[in-house]
Amino acid sequence: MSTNNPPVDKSQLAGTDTLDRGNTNAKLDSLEAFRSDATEQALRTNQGVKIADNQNTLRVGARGPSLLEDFIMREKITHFDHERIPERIVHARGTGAHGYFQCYEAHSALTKAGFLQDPSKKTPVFVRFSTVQGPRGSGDTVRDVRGFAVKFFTDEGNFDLVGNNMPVFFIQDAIKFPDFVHAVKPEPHNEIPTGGSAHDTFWDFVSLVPESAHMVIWAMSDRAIPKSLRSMQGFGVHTFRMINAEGRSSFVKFHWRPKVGTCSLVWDEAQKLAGKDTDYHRRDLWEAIEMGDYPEWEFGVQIVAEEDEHKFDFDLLDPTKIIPEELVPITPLGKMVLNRNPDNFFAEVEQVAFCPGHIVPGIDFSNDPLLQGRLFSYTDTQISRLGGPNFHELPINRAITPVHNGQRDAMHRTTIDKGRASYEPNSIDGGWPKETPPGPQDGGFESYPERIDAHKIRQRSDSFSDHFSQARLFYKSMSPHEQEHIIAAYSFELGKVEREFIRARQVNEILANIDLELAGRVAKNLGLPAPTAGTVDVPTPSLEKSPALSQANLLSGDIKTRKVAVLVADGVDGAIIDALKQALKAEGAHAKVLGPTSAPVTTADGQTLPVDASMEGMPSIAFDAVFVPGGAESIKALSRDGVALHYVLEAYKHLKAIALHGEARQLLVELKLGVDAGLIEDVDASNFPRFFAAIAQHRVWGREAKAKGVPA
Ligand code: HDE
Repeated sequence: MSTNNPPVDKSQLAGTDTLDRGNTNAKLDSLEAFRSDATEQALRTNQGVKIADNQNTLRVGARGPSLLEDFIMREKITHFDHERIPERIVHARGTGAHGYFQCYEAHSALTKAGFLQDPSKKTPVFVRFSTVQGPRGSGDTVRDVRGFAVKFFTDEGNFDLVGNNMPVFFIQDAIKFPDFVHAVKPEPHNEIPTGGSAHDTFWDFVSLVPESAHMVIWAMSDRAIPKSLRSMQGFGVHTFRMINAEGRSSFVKFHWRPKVGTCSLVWDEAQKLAGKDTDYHRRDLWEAIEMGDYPEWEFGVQIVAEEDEHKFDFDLLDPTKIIPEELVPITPLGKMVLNRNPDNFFAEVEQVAFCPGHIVPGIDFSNDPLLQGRLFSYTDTQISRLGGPNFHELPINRAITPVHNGQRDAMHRTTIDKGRASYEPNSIDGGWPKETPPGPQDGGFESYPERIDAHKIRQRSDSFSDHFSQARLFYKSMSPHEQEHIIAAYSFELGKVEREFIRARQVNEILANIDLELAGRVAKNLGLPAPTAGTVDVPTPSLEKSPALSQANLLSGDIKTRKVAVLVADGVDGAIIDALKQALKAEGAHAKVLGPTSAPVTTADGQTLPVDASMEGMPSIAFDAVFVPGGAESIKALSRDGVALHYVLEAYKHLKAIALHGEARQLLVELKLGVDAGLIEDVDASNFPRFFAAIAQHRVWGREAKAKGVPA
């Protein structure tokens, strides 16, 4: 505990029996006793002794040796020496936020879970987003899967939905997870590459394991370079069960849909951001919450009745398969809003411990063999990462319910249990704590009594054997520009693979079974012969395309929270900037004024215009769109400024909307660019809506071939 803690409310330590069920901020309140605010507090040692000198070690004379008896210095250095804990084996790089979940209505027909019954109730949540491959300090915008882990602090205990931003996974059985992770992690001899999968061991493994084909094509798509954490979908991946008060079970797949729409970076931008702003995603999330642009997702489920389990041409238990939304639409259950940043990254984001096995009455597992393995792994890993089995007592992990049982002692125990009986049944403490029978509401947890009659064997079900039809469905469902990005991503990644036999195996034995054109294009880029046939018979799926998979169909339709860079120099037309700012504000979007340096500029009518940053300080990759106001002098200066010209050119290359006002049209001549659907000249207040409509499209995809210098 920190030196300046206020006196701790002891009832918090013992776990309180009083739960204010109406209190929406119950989780935050329950953490208050653990928060330390040093304002107006004396500096003290961990034993509470006030410190007089925090600048000098105790020594023999001003120039003499230091003394071992300096307990103040030794306590401080010893604590410092042990400040780090092991990072997560996977998902080490992440960031998190607090918020709440609120259901739209009572979902009692589906589940008895208490947090899904009362629309007036706000259930506190803590969410951690992460990348998978890289270490704690790696870049945010690398090509990778993103973790999307939500802890619901419900009145019936914690429910952790530990999902990803892609709906399938690389393997079908948990026993393969260490193999997969060893392959994707940086190579063991030189620990390269950090944060990515473009290396031999990853492609060696996935080219030998065809069940990975579907997930790998997701990882090669734009989904692996999300624009922001706020613009990602989330998926529970596995099939779960929901159980209602009558004990009726339905299979469900969990979904999160972002309110700002689902969209991505372009690859060149993602790579540049990884260098220029390693923290791009965590900064965006932090700033959005600070500005009051609270990120929001709709929570929903695809529901499959128990009796329909075998109705599909894939197995519901196979985590490499989706249920296309066209076959089973998503039923919305409620919304999640993130509205509070953590106070302390380590205490909250680093120490939060998720586990798919944390479920509440009304929710249960399926027999997905990947999920079954995860139920063991997460608690096990916390024991070494968080130093013992008492990690549930860390403030961020504490349930808002009382916690009483016979578990005692172990490393870092903070609860001071008062009773004498740490066993059950007992007669010494009146038999407390006692079991609660299962019931329709607020009952004890009861597993779904699924009947199983089978042999104990190590065997994969035949129904898990088609590895390509959904990978093909995904590819076929992409818009033309998304397909181009997938081809480019495979070509880029495999181009980094040194062993040619691995490249060839991926092309001939995996890609050729997904789509021959895809395989042929990638082969060409790698200088390999194009395959003429696949190696297996791929069953025809019941759907040819699933439009719900394409991000082209997942935009929000507005420009809320989008950011526009306004490029200025001395002599700029100040009035149009005011008009733009107002118009953006009305749409819920933001503008930043950027100058040649961070110094203010003087407008054409002699006013001082403060700038938010220099163009170099906030490069175009940090914005959604660029606006260049007119003003003869300003445009003359910008036309001679390499940084400004590069700014516009880079935004053009990254397919962003660019609006030129008045004399700014001169930049088209300087840069040899022509107007298009998103590069608009003569923009003034009357046609801002045209500019905004281009921003709402997220990118000007029609420009892509031209921007790359490829004939359209
Ligand atoms: Fe994880 N995973 N995982 N995983 N996973 C971990 O748990 C594991 C899988 C996911 O923000 C670890 O606390 C196994 C699928 C997220 O703290 C570890 C298997 C999905 C996070 C672990 C899987 C995930 C983790 C590392 C195969 C999507 C970060 C640290 C059977 C549905 C949670 C930790 C956070 C973290 C094991 C597969 C998502 C080692 C054995 C599938 C979002 O326990």
